[in-house]
Amino acid sequence: MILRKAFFLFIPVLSVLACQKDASKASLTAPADEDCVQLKSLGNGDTIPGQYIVLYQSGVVGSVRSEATVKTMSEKVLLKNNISKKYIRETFAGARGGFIARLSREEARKLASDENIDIVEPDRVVALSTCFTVVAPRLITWNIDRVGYGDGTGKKAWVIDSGIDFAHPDLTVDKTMSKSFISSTASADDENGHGTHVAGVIAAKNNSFGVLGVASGATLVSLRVLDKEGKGTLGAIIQALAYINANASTGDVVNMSIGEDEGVSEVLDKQVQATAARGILIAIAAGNDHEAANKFSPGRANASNIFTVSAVDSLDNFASFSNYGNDVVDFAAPGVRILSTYMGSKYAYMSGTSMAAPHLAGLLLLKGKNIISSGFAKNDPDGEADPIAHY
Ligand SMILES: [Ca+2]
Ligand SMILES: [Ca+2]
Ligand SMILES: [Ca+2]
Repeated sequence: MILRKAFFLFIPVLSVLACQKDASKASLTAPADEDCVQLKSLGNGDTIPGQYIVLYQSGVVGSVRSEATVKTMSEKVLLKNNISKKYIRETFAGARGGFIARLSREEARKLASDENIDIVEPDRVVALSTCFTVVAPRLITWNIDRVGYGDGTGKKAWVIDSGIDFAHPDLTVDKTMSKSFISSTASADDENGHGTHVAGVIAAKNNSFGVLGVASGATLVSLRVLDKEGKGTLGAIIQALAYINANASTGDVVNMSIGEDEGVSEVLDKQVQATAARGILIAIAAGNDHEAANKFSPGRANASNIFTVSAVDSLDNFASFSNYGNDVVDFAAPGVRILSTYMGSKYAYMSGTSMAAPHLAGLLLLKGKNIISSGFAKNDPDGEADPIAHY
């Protein structure tokens, strides 16, 4: 459901782009990629009752990137609409700015017609589903060999995910800049495993153990939007993007291996585009629905600094689960049976476009937008073979 001037109904579901198995059942055999798409996470919620994300019209907040300014402004807007300011839960700055509030449906309608406000959209549960198998590591895996790799030392990647294992010896995490956007904990450490896996594909260290990332040794910032069960909210993702907007530098890279299962979020799309417009490069997973990628946010958001990524296997075959469509997909990258770092200083296999996007993120760190391709995805279902990203 998106509330605009014309208020219409729409109930999307968010998920992270891989699938989940119990760690206690870990074996040395990697899961078949098909496992990963059938296991849609349970509790992949719809809307959060009574909670809304409000995005201002362009130019209303101006170029100010202070949350305090946005908060003052938001309180005034609520007052004008006879809504108590105590219902504001969070504010976010950035290109547009906005807030997250507890509201009745009627109040949400009222705000949607306020001249300062562009969109009022229900906040939603984001749920993760990943397959993983904990295994012994090896240094250069097929996927890193396939796309190429280099020294990422001194570069920075912002990972919007379930957190990153702060203690993993194969990762360099900037704990000071890392931040949690989930209400249950202030720690941006990883209690799920998904974010640590993504982080390792981007930047696992070039040392004598574990795995090697595409841009080895790059600094990782954990922006935690998912809890240990892989659940979070759309609002948390939007806050994380606003935080990046306020703190990242031109040339930094953002990885978003998260997205929606059943629909779009205009607020999310616009926040991603606003971040990209600042010269920040963004890799986004295309999604695992085996459907047109343009049906899902944020993968559908196009802009020159946004790279939506489909998945291929070790034989360059288009992954059975991957979303497709060259109207939004920019590159393919490895996403089937990918070995990477895992929480608890471990290593694990995972499959999904969640694993494809961080290959792009690593390449963006190394080369900026000048990524080349090497070969094409075989059996691409949209009939237009995706170029496979390469260093
Ligand atoms: Ca290593
Ligand atoms: Ca695109
Ligand atoms: Ca294609």
